[in-house]
Amino acid sequence: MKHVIGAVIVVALLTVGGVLVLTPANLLPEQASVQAVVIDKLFSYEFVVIAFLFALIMGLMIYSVIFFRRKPGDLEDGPHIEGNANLELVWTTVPLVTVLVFAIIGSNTLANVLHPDPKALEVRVIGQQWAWSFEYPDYGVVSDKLVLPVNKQALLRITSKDVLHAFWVKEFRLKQDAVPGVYKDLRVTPTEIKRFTLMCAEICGRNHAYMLAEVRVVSQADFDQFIQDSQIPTDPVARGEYWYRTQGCKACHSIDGSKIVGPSYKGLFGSQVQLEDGTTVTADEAYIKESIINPNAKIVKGFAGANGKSAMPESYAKSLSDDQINDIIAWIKTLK
Ligand code: HEC
Ligand SMILES: [Cu+2]
Repeated sequence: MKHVIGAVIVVALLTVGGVLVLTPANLLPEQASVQAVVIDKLFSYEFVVIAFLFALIMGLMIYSVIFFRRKPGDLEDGPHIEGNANLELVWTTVPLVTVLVFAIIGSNTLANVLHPDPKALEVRVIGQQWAWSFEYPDYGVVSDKLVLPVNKQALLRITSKDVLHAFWVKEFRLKQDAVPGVYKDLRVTPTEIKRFTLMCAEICGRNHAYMLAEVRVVSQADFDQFIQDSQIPTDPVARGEYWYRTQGCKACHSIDGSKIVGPSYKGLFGSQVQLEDGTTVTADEAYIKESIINPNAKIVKGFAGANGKSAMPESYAKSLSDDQINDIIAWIKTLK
């Protein structure tokens, strides 16, 4: 009996110690959404259980090492113990009840996080190798930044054009895979006027680590201004630049002569382009258009991947209209 009381005291002290260490350690990043509050509450309960489990295992082990170690000269076996029905009852019931309680708290949290607001702002989030774009269907606007009004629920409808990506903003505490061919919904109500970074959280190829996008949480007035500033330009050249920013081209093509995944557009129009097969072609309208809708028809020298193909997605033939391609060409012509 003396040992039972002793062990209980050790475990209790270690549990309290664990909670006192874990709680102020600020293990979670800044909390910046309504959803983060309930998720963090769930985390705080889990930290207590984690501290208790650590204390139970380490406490009992350390206690036994100290009080039950072999005395010098003692070579006898320990007493034979047949079993203890009460103990087994306890260590079956306590974890069962704990897991059930967490199942209830967990599903309440989930219901809370999924709670829809009918007035939510819809944003389509599109991942592609290796850039994000954001469409605001209610306003006819596309952006390469995710701009959200503060304290208003956003319904993010997340998808991908090619492989699996994942939407993750750690301050929002939410993560959702972007799956080609389906829209996955995520609801977030940002609470801090601030800038955050969206990271791709699913390894998706060569430039996965650079697949970032700026997230800006702004006042309603600044959001309205953003919508106004992001209207599709009327000038074809400006429109071409707009598609370059919002259709993912920017992730692979620079305009300052530097090489990213693909060649730079600087001085491209009218130049002689060396191709992988040894021939040369003049970069006229037809060549640029073909490069966009059929990247593998002519591969620029030095840009074939290990499989002999172009790293440029073949999907633009489907996702861009002829008008959009003409805008892009008009703009590329101006990049001397
Ligand atoms: C995932 C990376 C990637 C993305 C995104 C991408 N490209 Fe490319 N692009 C490449 C690579 C690599 C090449 C060079 C190989 C080739 O010729 O296909 C290339 C070649 C080109 C060329 C020929 C360039 C030259 O110097 O001859 C044009 C024009 C072009 N891309 C336009 C676009 C446009 C417009 C977009 C967006 C609508 C786009 N690309 C998106 C990777 C990309
Ligand atoms: Cu990705």
